[in-house]
Formats: sequence, structure tokens, C-alpha cells
Amino acid sequence: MSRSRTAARARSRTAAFTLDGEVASPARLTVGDLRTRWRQRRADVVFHCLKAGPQPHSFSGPLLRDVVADAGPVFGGPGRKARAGFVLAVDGGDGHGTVLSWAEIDADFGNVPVLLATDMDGRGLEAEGAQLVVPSDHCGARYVSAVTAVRLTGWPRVAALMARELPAAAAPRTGRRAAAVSGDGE
Ligand SMILES: Nc1nc2c(c(=O)[nH]1)N[C@H]1C(S)=C(S)[C@@H](COP(=O)(O)O)O[C@H]1N2
Ligand SMILES: [Mo]
Repeated sequence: MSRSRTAARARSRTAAFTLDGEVASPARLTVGDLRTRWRQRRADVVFHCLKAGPQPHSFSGPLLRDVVADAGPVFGGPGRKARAGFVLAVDGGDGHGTVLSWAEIDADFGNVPVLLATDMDGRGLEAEGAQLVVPSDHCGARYVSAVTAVRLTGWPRVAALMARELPAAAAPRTGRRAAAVSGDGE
């Protein structure tokens, strides 16, 4: 995110994010909440940016999965199959965001220890806000900083939203999309 935006948030000293979507108990959480209410983990990572090169960082904070689980995800069924269709949208509040599938972080599927980091390189993120940490990612783009929202939604709602928002039977543009997959400068 831009330095000026980071500075503006830092001045407020009370960064928080909303956790909502298909959950029984939506919440607004600060970095202090993340630090005190869930077991803390550590992740020493190197993520790579095409512009800025390799970025080694040490993060700590709770597992994203633990935090979302406490909001009471409404998976629509008790089994693994019901959980398999869910996605998490993570907003950086600055025009950048990302999605993860619930299955990536679910212990019965990908079991990736994705964090909502409260600390980076020994420095608390209270002022700017929590940072998403995806230790299994090579690229830095999902290390979303200053998280403002985490939303959970799933099948069949996600399919209904797509059907409503996307034009039906859009012409495939495979050549152009394939070219954008690598070498896009970020
Ligand atoms: N909120 C926010 N987080 C973001 C980005 C962004 O534009 N906004 N860029 C991502 C990208 S592409 C990279 S490589 C890393 C860069 O992190 P750094 O600026 O700490 O090196 O942040 C990621 N997190
Ligand atoms: Mo990047």
C-alpha cells in the first residue's frame, strides 16, 4: 500500500478489520485482539516480488483458520464436503486484496498455516493493521498488509453471485489472459 495511506492509518493508532459473511458472529477485531485471543504462531518467510525482489520477513500472529472458526462459519453441513466450497476474501483497503479457499487452510485439506500477523520483524502492527501471511506462496501478492476486511462465503452463494455479476457465456480470451500470468511486474 502507499506510504501516505500507511502513515494516515498509523496516526489513527486503532486499525481494525471486519470479519463477516457467512458466519454466525461477525466481529470487528484489532491487532490487540488477534494477539491476546488466539494462540500465536511464527512464520519465517521469503516472498518474492518481481519489482522489489526477495523479501525475507519474520511474522507472528494467530492462524487465520482459528480466527475465522471462532466467528462460527455457516458451512451448511457438518462434513468436509460442505467446507470444500468456501472462499475467504481479504481486503487491503487500498485497492488490493486477494482470495483464499477455505480448503487451503483447513486441516483436512491444504492445512497451510496462513497467519493474520500481529507482528512483522519484531514490530507490532497495531497502527497499520494485521497482515495476511501465506507461507506457502512464492509471490508476495497475497501478503496483504493493513487488512480491513475478511469475508467468508461459499457454495452455492458464490456461484449465485458469479451468475449475477458475470456476463453469461463471455467469449474466452485465453491468449491475453495466459500472457498476463507471468511477467506482470509485481
Ligand atoms: N494492502 C496491500 N498489501 C500488499 C500490496 C498492496 O498493494 N496493498 N502489495 C503486495 C505485493 S505485490 C507485495 S510483493 C508485497 C510487498 O510487501 P513490502 O512492500 O512489505 O515489500 O506486499 C503485498 N501486499
Ligand atoms: Mo509484488
